[in-house]
Formats: sequence, structure tokens, C-alpha cells
Amino acid sequence: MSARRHNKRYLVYALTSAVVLGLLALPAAAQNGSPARDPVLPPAGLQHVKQLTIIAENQTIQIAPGVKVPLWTFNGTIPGPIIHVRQGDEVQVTFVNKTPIQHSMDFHAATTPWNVWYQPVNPGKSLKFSFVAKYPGAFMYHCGTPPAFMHISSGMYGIIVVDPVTPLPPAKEFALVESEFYVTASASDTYQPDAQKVLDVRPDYVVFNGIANQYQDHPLIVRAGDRMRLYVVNAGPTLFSAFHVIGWIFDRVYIDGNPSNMLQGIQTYQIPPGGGATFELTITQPGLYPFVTHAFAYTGKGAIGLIKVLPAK
Ligand SMILES: [Cu+2]
Repeated sequence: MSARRHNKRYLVYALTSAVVLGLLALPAAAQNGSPARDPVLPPAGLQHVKQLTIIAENQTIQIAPGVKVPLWTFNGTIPGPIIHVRQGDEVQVTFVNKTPIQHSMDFHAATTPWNVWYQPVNPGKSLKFSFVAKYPGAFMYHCGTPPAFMHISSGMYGIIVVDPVTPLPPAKEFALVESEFYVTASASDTYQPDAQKVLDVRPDYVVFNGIANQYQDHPLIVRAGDRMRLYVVNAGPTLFSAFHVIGWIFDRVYIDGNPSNMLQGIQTYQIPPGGGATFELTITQPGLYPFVTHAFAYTGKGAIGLIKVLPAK
């Protein structure tokens, strides 16, 4: 074997080992009192008018073992609720601000004037608006109140999945939101969001569904031969995601989650902040398959989970 080829093999081995070691070395959030966030996509329901109530509320959230941070949420969780509708549905939103500062909502699945519906809502006030989900996809929603980088990095985001008119084939469906947290330790083991770190892009944690490494102890579970569909949004606020499954290849990637934008045989797909993608894969061999951002400076900051493939029935 040539030295060059040998070096390449060693690099692959080293990277893989680092990931495996990371899996073993990093304590799982679930062991420290934070239950894993259910990643299973809830059903869309048959009604064509979808009514949502989204409440802005402050919560102290454990984003990693021992790291509790006072954050800003939609409905008390980070990310906010997984929203699942169908193309053509009317989405009626009631947004209630139960915090002491202004917040707003911006749905990437909507087409509506920013200066009318995405404006800050005062403390104690609410806003009702509706939109028709015209395009299928995996879309971000978020607070856009200035400075938006602070509202997003403090937790005000989520995913809305819009099913296409022509349904995709049945699959085991999951929703993942990648995002960054930037915090500073303060007195008595508490943490605070750190605006300067956000601007400097020095994240402490890069996570899926709001908690570092949570799907190591609570893997996404499928059976060999199951079609799996991952709806992934990158909430940022700043990093690009290099979404990858170690040990397999995506049969299809739908850019922004729209089946009209189909790619085939993809190893890694970049999701920009504020973007989404839908990934389909059918793993035929039982085992463990990590999903990561392949931007390896960030993988070890919490952006790694496991897909556990059980033997076929
Ligand atoms: Cu906000």
C-alpha cells in the first residue's frame, strides 16, 4: 500500500475512532435528569385547518449534563413543538407572549408580509395570523425580534414539516433540529447566554433537538429494511450543518424537504442556517449508525446521535 493511501486510511480510522471514543466518553444528558426529546414525527392529522397556540415563555433548560441555562422558549421546550401539516392546509396561529420582553414568530413555511405579521409582540399580548402552507418541506420557524441572533441562540425556534400533496412512501419518520448554544458560567453553577460568543461564533454546544448527545442513550430505532425519513432543520443561528450518517448513504435527499428537489446517493448534505432537508435511507444491516454534523470541530460539542437498526422481523 502506498504511503499516501495508508495515510488516508489512517485518517479515516482516526476520525472514526474519535467519533466512537466521543460516544463512549461523553456522558449522556439523559443520565443527568434530562429526558430525551421524542424525535418521532407526530401525524399531520386529516383536518385542513390546523390551529396552533404558541406561547413564548422563559424556562431554565438543561442543554447538557450539569448545564442549566435560563432560556427563551416556544411552549416551554427547545426546540418548540414539532408542527406537522399537509400542503394546502391553512395554519391558524395564536401567538401569546408570556415573557417580560418582546418576541415574534416567523414561519419559513409561510408567504406573508414581514412588516405585518412577523413584528414583535409586547409582553402579555397576543397575535393571531394564518397562512396556507403552499410548499412541501422541512421548514424552520423562529422568533425574529432584534437582535434575532440572540433570540434564536436562546432557543426560540422549531421545525414545521409540510407533507406534499402526493404522499411520500410510508417510512419511519423523525424530526431533528440542529442548533448552537453559546453560554458563560456564572456564579453558583449557573450559566447565561453569551451574546459575544454568538457574534464570535464560538459555540459551547452544537446539538440535535436541544440537548447535547441525547440520542446516544436514546437512539432513533428502526428495523433492517425499514425506510427511514429524517426531516432536518438547521436553526443555527450561524453554523452550517454537514449532515451525515456514519456507515450508510442517503438514497434520496430532498433539498428543503421538497420532493421536486431530489438528489440521489448522497454521503453528506449541507444545510444552511435557516434551511432544511429531508433525508431518506433504508439500512439493511443491523447495527449502530451515528448521525452527525461532519464539521468535526463541532461534532464533539454534542452534535452526534445514534440510529439503532434492529434485525428485520
Ligand atoms: Cu424572541
